[in-house]
Amino acid sequence: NVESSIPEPQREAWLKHQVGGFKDKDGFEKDFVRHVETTLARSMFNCDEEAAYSACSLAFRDRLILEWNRTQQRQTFADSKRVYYLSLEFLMGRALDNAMLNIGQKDLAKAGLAELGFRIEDVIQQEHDAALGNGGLGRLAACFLDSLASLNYPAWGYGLRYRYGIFKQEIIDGYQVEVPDYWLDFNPWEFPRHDVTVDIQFYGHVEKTTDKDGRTISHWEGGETVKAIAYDVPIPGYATPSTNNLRLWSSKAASGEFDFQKFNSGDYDGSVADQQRAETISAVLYPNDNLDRGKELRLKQQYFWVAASLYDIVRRFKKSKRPWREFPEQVAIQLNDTHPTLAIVELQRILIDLEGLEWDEAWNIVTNTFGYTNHTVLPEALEKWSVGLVQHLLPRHLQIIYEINLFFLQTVERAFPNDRDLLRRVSIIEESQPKMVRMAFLAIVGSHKVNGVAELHSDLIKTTIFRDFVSIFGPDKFTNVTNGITPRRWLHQANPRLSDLIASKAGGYGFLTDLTQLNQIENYVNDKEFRKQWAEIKLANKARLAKHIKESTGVVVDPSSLFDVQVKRIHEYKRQQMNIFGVIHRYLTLKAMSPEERKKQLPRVSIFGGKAAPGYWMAKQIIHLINKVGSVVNNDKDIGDLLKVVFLEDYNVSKAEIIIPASDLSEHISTAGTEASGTSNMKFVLNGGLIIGTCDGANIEITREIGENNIFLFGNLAEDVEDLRHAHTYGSHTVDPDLAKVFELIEKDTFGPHQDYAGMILAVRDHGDYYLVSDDFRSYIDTQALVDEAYRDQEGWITKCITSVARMGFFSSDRCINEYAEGIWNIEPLAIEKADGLEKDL
Ligand code: IMP
Ligand code: B1N
Repeated sequence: NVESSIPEPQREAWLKHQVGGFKDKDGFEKDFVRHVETTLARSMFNCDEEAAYSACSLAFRDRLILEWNRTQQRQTFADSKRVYYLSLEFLMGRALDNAMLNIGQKDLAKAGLAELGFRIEDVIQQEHDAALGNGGLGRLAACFLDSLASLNYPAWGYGLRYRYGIFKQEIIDGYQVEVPDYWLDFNPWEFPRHDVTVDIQFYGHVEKTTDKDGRTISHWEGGETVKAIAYDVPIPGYATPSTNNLRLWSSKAASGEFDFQKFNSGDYDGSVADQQRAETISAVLYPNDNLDRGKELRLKQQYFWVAASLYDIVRRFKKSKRPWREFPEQVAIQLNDTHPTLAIVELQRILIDLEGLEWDEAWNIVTNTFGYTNHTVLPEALEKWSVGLVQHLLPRHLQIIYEINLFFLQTVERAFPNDRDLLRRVSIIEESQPKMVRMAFLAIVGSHKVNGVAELHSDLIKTTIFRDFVSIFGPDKFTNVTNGITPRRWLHQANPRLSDLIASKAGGYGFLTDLTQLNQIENYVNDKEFRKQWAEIKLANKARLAKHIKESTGVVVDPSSLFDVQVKRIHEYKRQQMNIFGVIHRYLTLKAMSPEERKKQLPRVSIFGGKAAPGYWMAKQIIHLINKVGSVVNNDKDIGDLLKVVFLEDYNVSKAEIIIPASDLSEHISTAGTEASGTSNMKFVLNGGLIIGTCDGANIEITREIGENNIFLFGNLAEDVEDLRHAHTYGSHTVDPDLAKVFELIEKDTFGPHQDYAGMILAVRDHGDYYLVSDDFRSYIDTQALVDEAYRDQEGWITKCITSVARMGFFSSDRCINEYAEGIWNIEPLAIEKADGLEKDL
């Protein structure tokens, strides 16, 4: 039903009536009023800001969807290779501001809205974040979509349309409370495609028959079926008409109805139970970051999404009538971590069971199609599924996994004869109790490239978790693509004044599409007027954040203080506990000073934000301690403005856009070797803030680009972590004396009953200090003192900031996407000139 092209003779009538989007302010206002009066059924007598947001979004959506259609048509005509980015998370944030800026019509909309009685800032604020992700991995996927569209790559994103995104965080009495995020009430950015549906099978059993050539054919029979419905979200490129698609799947009962028989016989609950069970699949995003819990519903989500996406990809390929062997020349599929690894098995199943290809031919197609990105080395985050669960839910897939493993182990055996331990180590099936399917190993075996997300991380996976696979496949299969961020959202949109200032010195806005052009501002590092404006912008951004802090927490902070920010998911490896221990140490130091001495100290505001996974007890303790330290310190008359501690509730993408441009110093202080890359580190520096950080993830490459003098590095190196941990366990482990004093203060119940934080202290003092908080504490505190010193020299500080921004060109997600395109996907951008005359072609 989707393949229903209008025949040639009738197309003329279509072309005659083709609509275009608005072209000027008048056109915008006309579309706006039309949407208020017809789509929303309101009028100028009841149009509030929320309605204005809706109407404005609908006017822009109309434009986008027209470009969307043209882009898809262009790609179909060009018959070019497409890339499909499979991600369980897309942390998109708000769409309206981004759409207006990418299309280049924000000024026009601003003027139009003003004439109709609205301030554009207030209208933008009405939008609810699309928060279908946890943290860095999901936001990376969103930045990639922006770059893919902006660079004119033929690309689709595929994900799940969760009814509930990441929970909203409320802080009550210093504790995190989770509130569901129901975000779909009114979402003008999605197009339901009730005609694009796929039936997805679960459970059942496998039957074998023999065809006339004596070939065994497997049939997956029985079980239950759930319907996947497509919802399309247009992704506008910046300064290009290219508008790509993010297709999100929503689950429904296959019949689409509840059971009327049961209903009629009085079984009201039973009648809707099947329907609800089906809808549960896409109901909620799992709120864990860097943690795998192995829940059946999660595996169901993964298969549901992967099967629907592959069906769609295969359908699109089949329209081209090409032979199967050309599939990898038309299709590249990137696996965002192991969450979509079943796609490898599903494609193999489609090819051998449904399309009748031989195993080897099919497997060759599969491995040439997939690429796998690893985002973590943390053992608790590496996905494994019990064989029993996979057998129950996906019986045919388990057979195929066993066969993939058998052939793989046979090739290993041939290359490394008599190494039984190697076979045990690399087997896709872990011979544990119960047996487990190791998804990362399956992803490696089924892909032609495996990449990490920063240099250190990509090196680490080759020497630790995937070491044996480097010997087996050779080093070329493993590569690095250092993460990046989109400068459109993270500079132009979040920090418009800084973007304008840069444009005034860099010869216009070219840096937004070629970030290396930022280097031109280094010529102005000593320009007095430029520096003055730079400082003014930072201060204004800090004043804006101070206002937000006041409104959301009641705490009054002075914008001239040093703003020290750590915002990210709360996790022991990210070491927010070390930060708050450091804050307590600062508090102790200030308290011990005479009033005269205190007057000489530099005022600081410590700002925290981030969500804890609901079941992560230690992370919740950390949030609680931060809040309690805040209530003590912020009300201590001796301290005044010298130290303020705030925890900002419900950190999300739109809050990040306010917080990041307002930071002087941000903290990226993970235990060396644990943070694969980090991406907020890049955002902070791009917005003229400096970093205190460990030699971890992308911090290392940031240092290389901006220079060692422009970053505050501290702590042990990744190569020493293992020895230190060994020493903790087998040698004597004494807590750093300053940290011991911090613990003493906590244990005097200064911040409420110390039992509330017992776990945090035990972890460091008695349980081996796995994250090396004590080992790094001294160096952390000393480096914070260097920060104070550097900040006192405001001129020197501004020089560091300008120089750093000028040298951040490397960290654009455009660079990153070009590297994937060339090194992994083998795809080219679609030249837009080809679009000319498209109407004639139709
Ligand atoms: P799909 O690739 O079949 O999922 O279609 C996606 C979009 O591509 C459609 O909504 C059309 O805009 C466009 N499209 C699909 N098929 C054709 C075609 O045969 N010619 C031109 N455009 C097409
Ligand atoms: O991916 C980001 C990196 O910048 C971060 O360093 C890294 O921690 C993050 C299971 C994850 N790795 N693994 C996850 C998320 C959800 C989940 O269910 C794992 N997130 C990262 C982008 O490369």
